[in-house]
Amino acid sequence: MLASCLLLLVGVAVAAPPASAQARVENVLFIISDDLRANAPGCYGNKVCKTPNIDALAQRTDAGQFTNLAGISGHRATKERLAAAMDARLAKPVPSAPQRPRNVILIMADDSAADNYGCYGSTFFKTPRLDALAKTGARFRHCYSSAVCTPSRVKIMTGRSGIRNYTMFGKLDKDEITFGTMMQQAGHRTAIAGKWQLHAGKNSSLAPGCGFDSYCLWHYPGTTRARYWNPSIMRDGKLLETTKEDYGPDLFTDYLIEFIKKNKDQPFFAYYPMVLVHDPFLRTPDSAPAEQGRNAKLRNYRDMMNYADKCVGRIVDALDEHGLREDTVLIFTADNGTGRGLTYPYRNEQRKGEKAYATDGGTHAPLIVSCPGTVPPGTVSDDLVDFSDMMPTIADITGAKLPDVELDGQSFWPQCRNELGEPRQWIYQYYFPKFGPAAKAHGQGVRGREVAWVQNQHYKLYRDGTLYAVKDRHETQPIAPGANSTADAARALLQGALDTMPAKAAKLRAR
Ligand SMILES: [Ca+2]
Repeated sequence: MLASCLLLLVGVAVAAPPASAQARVENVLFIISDDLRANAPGCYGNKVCKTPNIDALAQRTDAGQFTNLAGISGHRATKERLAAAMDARLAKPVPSAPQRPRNVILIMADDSAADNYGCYGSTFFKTPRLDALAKTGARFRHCYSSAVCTPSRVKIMTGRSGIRNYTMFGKLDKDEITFGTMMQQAGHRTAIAGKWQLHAGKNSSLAPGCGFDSYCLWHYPGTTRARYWNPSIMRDGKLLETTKEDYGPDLFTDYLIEFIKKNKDQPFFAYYPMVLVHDPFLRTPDSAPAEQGRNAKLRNYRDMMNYADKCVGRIVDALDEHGLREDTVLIFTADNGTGRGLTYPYRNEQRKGEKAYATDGGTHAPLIVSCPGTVPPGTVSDDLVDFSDMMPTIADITGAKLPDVELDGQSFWPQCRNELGEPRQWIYQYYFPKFGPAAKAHGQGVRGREVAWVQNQHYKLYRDGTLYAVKDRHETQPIAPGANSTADAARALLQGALDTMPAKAAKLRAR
C-alpha cells in the first residue's frame, strides 16, 4: 500500500568543477526522513502537503550541490510540517561563510515578563524598537528564565542548571566558566555593562575573572545603592563621578556604544544585563513632568520599559552607523518576571507581577534575536528555550569552543534561521528561593525550600509529583494521574526528564 511505503528519493549531486579542477568532485547527499511516509510529499500524490522542491528532486538526477544538511527530527511535528521543512531546506541556498566570526550582543532586562512587550501582545507598554527587531528577526514564544536574578544570571552565563552550580543569592562561583571566558578565548573582544550582583560571599566572581576585557557595572564592589539617578558605577576599576543629572541606563548604553565603535574592525561580544526595569520605579529622562503620587509607580514603570526599549534602539543605531548589523547577532531577553508590586493591563485582564514565583508569570521571558540577512524576518518559534541554551547558542553563532564541563544547554541558533534544529522536549528548573512564599506550594529539600520542575509548552511537573497545564497560569488546578491520557503522557515524559537530573544541588550553600 502506498500509505505504508517509505519514501526514497536518490539524487546524485555533482559539483561544478572548479576553474583549475584537478579532479572531478562528487558529493552524495543522503536524507532520511523521520516518520515521513511516501504519501506525504506531493510527488506521491498528496494534495495537502506542499513540497515542490522534493517533487522537483524526484524529477531530476542533477540535483545540485547540497551541503550542511543536518538530520531532521522532531516527533511532535506533524507529517505536513516535516515535509514542508525538508522542502524548505532543499530550497535554501548554502549560506556563505561570514568573512569574520560574528559579533554577539546579549541584552537582558531586569524584571520584566514577556507580557510587558508589544511584540508579545501588550498594548499598554510601548516597545517599538524591540517590536521592530522581532518583526524583522526572530521571536521565541516559549523562553523561560529563572524566577529571580541570581539563578538566571548564573545559568545564562554558564550554560548549566542551578542544580549543578547555584550557590547562594548574589553569587557566581569563581570556579564556573562563563560565556565571557569562552568568547575571550575565541578571540573576541569582550565587554559587560549594567548590573553585576554576583560577588557575594567567598570564592565569588568579578568581571575580569569571567572573561570580560572591560566593564561598566553597578552593584559591583565599591558601588553603592543608586542605579538610576546619580548612579554609583564602577568603570574599569574606577568609580565614576556622577551627578544627579546623570541617568545610569544612559551611561551603560554609552559605554557599550563606545565599545562597539572601538572594536568595529574585530569580532566582539558584549553582554548588557540592564539595570532597567527593576524597582525603584522612578521617572526617566523622557518622563513627562507629570504629577507623582497616585499611579506614579505604574506610570514610571511604563516609562522605564519604554526607556529600556530606547537603549536597545541606540545600540541598534550604533551597529547601523558602523555597518555592523549583518555581522552582529543581537539577542534580547529578561532575567525574570515583573515586580510583584505592579499590576498592569494585558489584553482583557489585569496582571500582577509574579517575580520570584515559579509560575509562568515569574519565569516566562521575552526572547528576540536579530541579524538581518541571516535571521529571516517574521520568524516565530514555538520551541522551548531555557537560559542554559544561551551559551551553546553563542558558541554556535561564533564558532567558539564550549568549555569542557557538564552543560545543560543546547543551541537554538538553527531555529533563529527558521530551521528545525533539535527542538527541546523539556526544560528543567532548579530554584532555591530567598523569597519564602515562593517555596510554599512545592518546596522540598533543604528545609522545604528547594523547588524543582520540568515543563514543556503545555504541561509542568514539579518534583513533588504535582502536574499543571501551563495555561493554568496561577497553578490552581493540579491534574491528577489518570485524569486524561494526554496529561498522563506528558507526566510520563516529564518524569523521565526529571529522573535524568541530579537529586541534590551540588554547590548550594543554604543559609
Ligand atoms: Ca531580576
